[in-house]
Parts: sequence; C-alpha cells; structure tokens
Amino acid sequence: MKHSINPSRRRFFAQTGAGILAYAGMPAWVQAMSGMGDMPHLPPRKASPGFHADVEIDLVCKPSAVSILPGQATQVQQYVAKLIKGPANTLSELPGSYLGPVLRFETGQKIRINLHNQLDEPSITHWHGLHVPADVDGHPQYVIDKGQTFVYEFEMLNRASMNIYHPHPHNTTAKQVYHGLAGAILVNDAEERRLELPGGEYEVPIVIQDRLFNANNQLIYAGHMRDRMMGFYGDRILVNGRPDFQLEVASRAYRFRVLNGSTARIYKLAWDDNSPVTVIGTDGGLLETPIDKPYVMLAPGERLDVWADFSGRKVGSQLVLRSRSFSGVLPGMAGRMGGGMHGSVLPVGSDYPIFSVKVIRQVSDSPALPKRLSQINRYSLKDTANPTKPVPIEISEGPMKMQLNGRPYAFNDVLPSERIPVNTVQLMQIFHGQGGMGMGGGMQHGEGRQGMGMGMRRGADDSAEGGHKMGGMGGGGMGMMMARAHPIHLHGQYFQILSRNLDGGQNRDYATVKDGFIEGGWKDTVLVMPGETVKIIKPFQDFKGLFMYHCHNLEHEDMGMMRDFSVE
Ligand SMILES: [Cu+2]
Repeated sequence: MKHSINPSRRRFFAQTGAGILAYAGMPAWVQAMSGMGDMPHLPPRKASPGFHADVEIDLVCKPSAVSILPGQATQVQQYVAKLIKGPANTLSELPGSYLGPVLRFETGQKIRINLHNQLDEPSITHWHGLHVPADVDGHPQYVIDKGQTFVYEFEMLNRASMNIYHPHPHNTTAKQVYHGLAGAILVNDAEERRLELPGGEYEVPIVIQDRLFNANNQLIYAGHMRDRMMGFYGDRILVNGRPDFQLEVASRAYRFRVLNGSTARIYKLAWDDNSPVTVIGTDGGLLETPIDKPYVMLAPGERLDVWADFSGRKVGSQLVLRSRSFSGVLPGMAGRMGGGMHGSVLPVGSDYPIFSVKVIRQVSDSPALPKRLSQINRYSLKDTANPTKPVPIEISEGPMKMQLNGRPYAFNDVLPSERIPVNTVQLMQIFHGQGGMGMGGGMQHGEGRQGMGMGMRRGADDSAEGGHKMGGMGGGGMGMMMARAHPIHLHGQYFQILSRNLDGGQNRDYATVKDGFIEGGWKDTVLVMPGETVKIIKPFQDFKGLFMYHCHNLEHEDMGMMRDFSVE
C-alpha cells in the first residue's frame, strides 16, 4: 500500500494535536488512498494531575542482548521495568529471559505506567485482555517515537486473570513481539484469593514461544510473503524465553499460568503420560468448575490456568508437556513443512515436547483442587441488543489477501456494522467468507505431494461435507488449499462463546482438535477453525472510542487482518 499523506502533512497532525479531527475531516478518497500505513501521529499522552495512582511503573522498551543458546548472546528487543510506587510484588523477573517482567495487579488498583520508547522504531504497548479506556489501550494511532514517553493511566477493572502486554504498532507488531517484546500480567481479586490456590513458587508462568536462530544465535525473522500468509514459525520451542525448559517441582499441586506468546504457532497441549490436563481458567480468569481435558488447543494470544498435581509422584520422576499431532489449521502441505522458508524441522501439528517437569522433592501436604472456582453469569441471546442480527466478523483470506469484513485495516474506515452503541451487549458471529472457502477441513496426508495450487478433491465419501463449490473447481479446490485457522482477538472486555458450528459437519481434521476447546469461561481470543462459525456474546461497557479486533496470528494482523470497532 502506498503512503499518500506527505510528511509535512503528518507533521502538521503531530504538531497541532488535531490529528484525529483533521484526519476524519479528509475526503474519503484521500483516506482510502492512504491505505494501511497512515494514521494520525498524535502527541504522546501525558499524566493527568487528577489521577492518583496506587501503582506506578516505568516501563522501557529497548534493544538488548540476552544469552539464550550456548555461545553468542542474541540481540533482542526487551521490556524492562522499574517500580516507582506500589506493592513490592508488582514486578517479578523471569530469570535469564528476554521477556518483560510479570506485572501483578489487584482489581480496583489505579495504575500509571510510563512507557519510554528507546527502540530505533515507533512502538506502543497494548494491554491484551484489560478493560481500559480507548486512549490507553495501545491503539496504533498512539505510537511514540524513540525518546518519547507515553503515560497510561487506568483503573484495574478486570477480575482475576492472566493477560499480556505487547506492542501494537501498525504493520510491525509481529516483528517486535518476535524479537522479545512481551510479558504477562497477573490480576488478583478477592474471589480468587478465597480459594487459596497454589501461590508463590507454586504458581508458575509458562510463556510458550517458537523462534528461529541462525548459526550465530541471532533471531531470523523473514519477511517473505509466504511466511506472512502462513504465519512465521520457528524450529525451537522456548518457555519463559529459555530453550529445553525444565521445571523442578515438589510432589504437590502447582498452578501453571500458560500463555501462548508465539506469533503464529498453535499448540495442542497434553501430558506425555496421557493424564488429563486439568484446566481451572481461560483468558478471562477462573472457570466455574475445573475441567479435565485429554488435550487443550492453545492459539497465539490465548491463556490457560492449569492445575498440575504432582503429589504421589516419586522423586526423580519426570513428566513432559507436549504438543500432540493435529491437522487442518494450515493448508495441508504448509502444515507439514512448517511455515518458514528455512525448512522448519518442527511442522505445525507435529508431536514435540514443550517443557519437562522433574520431581526433586517429596512433601507430604498439598492443597486440594477446589470443586467450585468462581461465579460466571452466563449471557444468553436475550441479554443482547441484537439477538437476530449478529455483528459480522467475516474472515477472508486468499492469495495476497488477509482481511476482515472484506477489507484490510485502514484507519478511520469504520463500517456501519462496526459501530457499536456503548453499554450494550452484542451478539457477534465470526465466520469464513466465501472468498476464504472455509470448507470442512484441509487435505488428507499425502495429497499435498501433488503440489500447491491444484484443485484437489477429497474422497468421494467426503464430498457431501464440502458444501460450497468454487467456480469450476471441485469441492476441495483452491479454497480448501488456502483454508487456515485464525485466532480472533477482540480488544476491550472479555466475551463468552455461545456456539461453534462446523460447515458440513465433522471431518477428519476437526476430529484432531475438537476436544481441545474450552467454552465455559471468559475469553478474549477464540481459535476459529477452517469451515467454522463461532458465535460470541460480548459486552461493550464504560468506554467509547476505537477498539481493535484482529487475527492474533500476528503476521496475519500485520498483513491487514485487523479492523476497528467504534464504540459510540
Ligand atoms: Cu489469521
């Protein structure tokens, strides 16, 4: 896309501080021509004298070097933080990690965060999962340049939950996250505290990422179009920024706060001894009751609260959390190769270890898993302002096209369906558009050998499932070749999943993932499989302004698979 607003014009926006108004007043064709890249460049937000912070943090993003693999240190981008005011446990470092410190907040706290940009490029930080006003949500229109400071001020309105902070500059989110800019936010509240869940050393953040290194231990991040279409995949799994992560534990219950911090990779998490994964929470905090799953799907941006009980296990015993094999999230051939141009040895959907747990200490006491965890008021259609007319979120994908509602991201390009009245609860429907051909699944193993780009039919027994027909092609034509899974993230308040429906019913790919979804809790990111339609119910309370929704495959996001809701 062409940048058509000339530099002097951009400076004018910046200097006058009238950016939004000036931009909004421009003729529509000028805005359209400015395409994906141009936004008003606003002066950075400053502290407001009336805001009395309970907690204040200086947060710096900057180039850094960290030792990750044996030998040479790796150049990264990193968040470092300093506590100015507030409880001492607000910040905790992950030892030896490029990841930012874990930020721990309490519901009701008033928080000020001073973001200092020391990168050689613009950036802005978004608080993924937090319910905050639009001007402190990290919308890309607020990017700051090197040397500038942006002051966030907000009250913590979230319930107890795990959230994420990461950059959100337009077109470079994936690259900055990939190079290290991300961290976990833990929120605590009274409802959670009553449960006396494992805390301190028994509550462990588990941030899962994949990275690709060159022979000199430097991160490779490719800008090839194909990498961006598929998402970029590394061949090394890092947990909390460390390779071959091993956790030494006592023989008792732990609470693992799991976050998929990868830019694109989707995991199917399971214990290697086939014991169930006990899930006590999702993106938006605790479930009502614990749930045992054979495995759990975890897409970029999603979180899991896992109860892991090692009591009864002998000293010296080991358990490995693996990503188990699955299919259908990427076009057949790409799925088996992995996304990278560098011949990934760790294909998406293959079976590989994430981290291992080793019992090193016998203890006699362990907390019991609570039967009841929290109270969640379930929304139903009658709670929504639009029970018969869901707000559409249409995924369209194809060669050179990663869009939502038929359009790539453009600032101030809000469709009528994207205008949401404040203080309403909305039914929303996420689905694959015709252009995307989200048909009932990908290809069977072996078919891909015949080459990309050829229309291929699935077996005759499957053809009834296919549903849509591509013009001139068989039911499993180009569209099916292109079908991908997309983790769709909505800024602002958490939502609830109302239903998932698969076009054409079950298929062999879907069968490999279907038992890994958790639907009873609060979410802010939902994995939408090829051919799937997901209905959600989401509140839009308290704050007006622009709130993004986008694919959390961050390469997809940077290609334009992002839009704004204007809450008004
Ligand atoms: Cu996507």
